[in-house]
Amino acid sequence: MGTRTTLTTLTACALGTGALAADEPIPPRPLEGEVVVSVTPEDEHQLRLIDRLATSLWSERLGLAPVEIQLPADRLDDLREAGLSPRVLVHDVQGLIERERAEIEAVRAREGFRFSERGARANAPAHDLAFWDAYRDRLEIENYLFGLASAYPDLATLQQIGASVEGTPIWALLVTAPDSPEHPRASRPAVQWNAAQHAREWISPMTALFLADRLLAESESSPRVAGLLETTEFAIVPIVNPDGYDYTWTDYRFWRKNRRDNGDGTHGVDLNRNWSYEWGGSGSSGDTSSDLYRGVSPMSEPETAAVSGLALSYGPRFAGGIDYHSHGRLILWPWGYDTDAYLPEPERTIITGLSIDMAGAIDDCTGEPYTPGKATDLYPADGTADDWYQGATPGYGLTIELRTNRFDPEREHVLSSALENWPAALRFAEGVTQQLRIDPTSPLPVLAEPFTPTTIEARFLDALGTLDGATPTLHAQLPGEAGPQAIPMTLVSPGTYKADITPTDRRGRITWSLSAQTTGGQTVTFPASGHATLSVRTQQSVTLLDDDAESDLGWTAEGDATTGAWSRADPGVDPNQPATDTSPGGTNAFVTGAAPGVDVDGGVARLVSPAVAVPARAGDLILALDLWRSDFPSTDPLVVEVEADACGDWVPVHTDFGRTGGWRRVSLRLTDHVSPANSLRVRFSIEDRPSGDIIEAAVDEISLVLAPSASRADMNGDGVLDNGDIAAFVDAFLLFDPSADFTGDGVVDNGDIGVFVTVFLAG
Ligand code: 0X9
Ligand code: ZN
Repeated sequence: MGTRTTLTTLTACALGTGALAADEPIPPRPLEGEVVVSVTPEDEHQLRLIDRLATSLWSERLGLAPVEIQLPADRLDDLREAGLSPRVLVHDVQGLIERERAEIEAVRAREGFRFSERGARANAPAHDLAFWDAYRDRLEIENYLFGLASAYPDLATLQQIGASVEGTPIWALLVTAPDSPEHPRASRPAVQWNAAQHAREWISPMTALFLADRLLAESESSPRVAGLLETTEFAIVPIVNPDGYDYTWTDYRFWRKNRRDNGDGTHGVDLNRNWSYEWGGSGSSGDTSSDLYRGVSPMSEPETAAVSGLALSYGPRFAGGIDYHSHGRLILWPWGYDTDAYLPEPERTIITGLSIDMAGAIDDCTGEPYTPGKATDLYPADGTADDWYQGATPGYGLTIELRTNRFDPEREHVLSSALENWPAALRFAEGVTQQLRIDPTSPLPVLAEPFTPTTIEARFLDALGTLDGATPTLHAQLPGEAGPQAIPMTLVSPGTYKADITPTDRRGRITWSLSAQTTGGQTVTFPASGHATLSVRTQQSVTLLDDDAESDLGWTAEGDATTGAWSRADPGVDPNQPATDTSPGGTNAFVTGAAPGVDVDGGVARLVSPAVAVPARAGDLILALDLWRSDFPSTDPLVVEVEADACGDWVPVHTDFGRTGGWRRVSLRLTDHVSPANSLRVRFSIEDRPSGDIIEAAVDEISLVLAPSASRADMNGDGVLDNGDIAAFVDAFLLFDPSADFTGDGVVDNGDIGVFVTVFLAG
């Protein structure tokens, strides 16, 4: 980030290359005398002053909050005179840049310049993590690309996709498995990963190059990657803006745009305002000197033309693109041109869900907190790559803002950024290319009432429109039945299907799965492996807790949030709460920040249940509740946790991002996560991470049921093992009923008697 329309750019930095010694050019020192400070504007007047004085913004945004700005040291007094108290973070920006550069040179010298030798190209080593020890210039990155292409002639092709304003080649590495009859190359979906549209965002080409390196490094060792390469073509463009990138190494470290001569003494078009989707709005500038200058016309720049041309060359196969930038740790989905423009469904759900998954993958990798959000949450910007991918191709588009909070993170971040983005990039590729993915619309039901339909509803995410609409099927294995029933699912709304399972018995558990086929005959199942389970509420089920929040059953509020603690209250009072509770005839729910205008701030708010005694019986423990939370979409989930051991070991059993809005019923099989011995406690935690969003949550109608697992020998389904079951077994046996097939060999014969007796005696 670090740029706004009104901020002046340092176009004066072209000076300085005039007085050259024969062998040693004097590098320009465009940032001499500049400092970086933190200030907190408190009114519009101060904000405008900061905007005027700043030569560059180091924070993500400018607003009435602490901001980091770069400015000439001799303007500090102007800030002080306006009542601001600047705190100096960098005393000498030029010195900092020079130190960082010296460090890079030291790394190069130490490694014997092996990545930077001219002509190293084809001999450059592949999969050498030392490459990510430092930032690399264009020569080094291109050498590495050539090295990869020559090490993997069967999988990788280096293609020049165009040339920059100054005629510099723009390279794409195309990576996919060789052609095969099952997955003809010509029909594989394509995914594109771009970086360095913005010249100064040096961590982005390093990250994108790493993705290319990993695709090849893991092409054999990882079944996941091998499978993706067989079904997908990857196009990686590590340096979209080679001229600008060179310029940041030779002249001015913080150059953003390309190097177009605008003909009026200024240089550069902001490539990420030059794309042809929604080009020319208020989130870009017509002023040639602006860092956000959009160019004379959409795709006027050969760089954007080359990269968009590559995506369009895939035609209907194009599945999605990620445009890598820095900084801010953000995963941004369209639309980015207008705060009030939203993607239609189901794209919106698909891309928001995918972005949240990707943030989770990064978090799992390094713990680095990336925030998923709509691109306008950062600021509206038009003519950008993310919106173009989304709007001008059949695929999806994302912008990822990488680490950290500056354009020149310490070089230790280079490898971390690369590592953490690899699993997220894979997730993206899977999400946008898998022909068909089955995604239940709500948390899976886990408790079924006997003789009552339980509905299973799922979205059949079908990025390429290949679902055979006649094929969505629910497969349910009911207790006592020989094989699964195949129940055709019915259409609810485009892409969403449902079907019911009705337990016909008071016994046991039901296992189920979903399947569908593409028009090409590919079968997709959910869950991807195995099946899901429904516990049937038998006559023997025990209700351990039934709380409609109308009376005090001993819940306590905990946590370190400064405001917004949980309480039992009528939720309609605060406009940021649900309008009513959910209990028939009731008034109260458990809510955060019950008072009007109060929400969870500055930490976590927890609601902890009293200890609930758990009978010593084997079975499924099921927690069901109505749940509500604000702030869609957000990375501040409401987490349901269980403590099974009275030792304070809380195990998360559900993380809710509020994706569907409104109250919804959630049921959770706790025994999938914990094995409570005597008692358990449940708690609901919601945290306001530093973002300062409005965070509110509510829960109501909380029940905890123990559904004892019925023995297979409970032949008559009355919940007890007694003579009646022996009689029922004999009846079934004599009728060759499949329920008597205790050996599971498909026939009812003498062998089943012994197994029945064993199961009966085991209880
Ligand atoms: O302004 C940009 O182009 C991106 N940020 S950066 O600091 N790397 O320059 C953000 C683009 C996000 N996309 C949209 N708002 N459309
Ligand atoms: Zn950028």
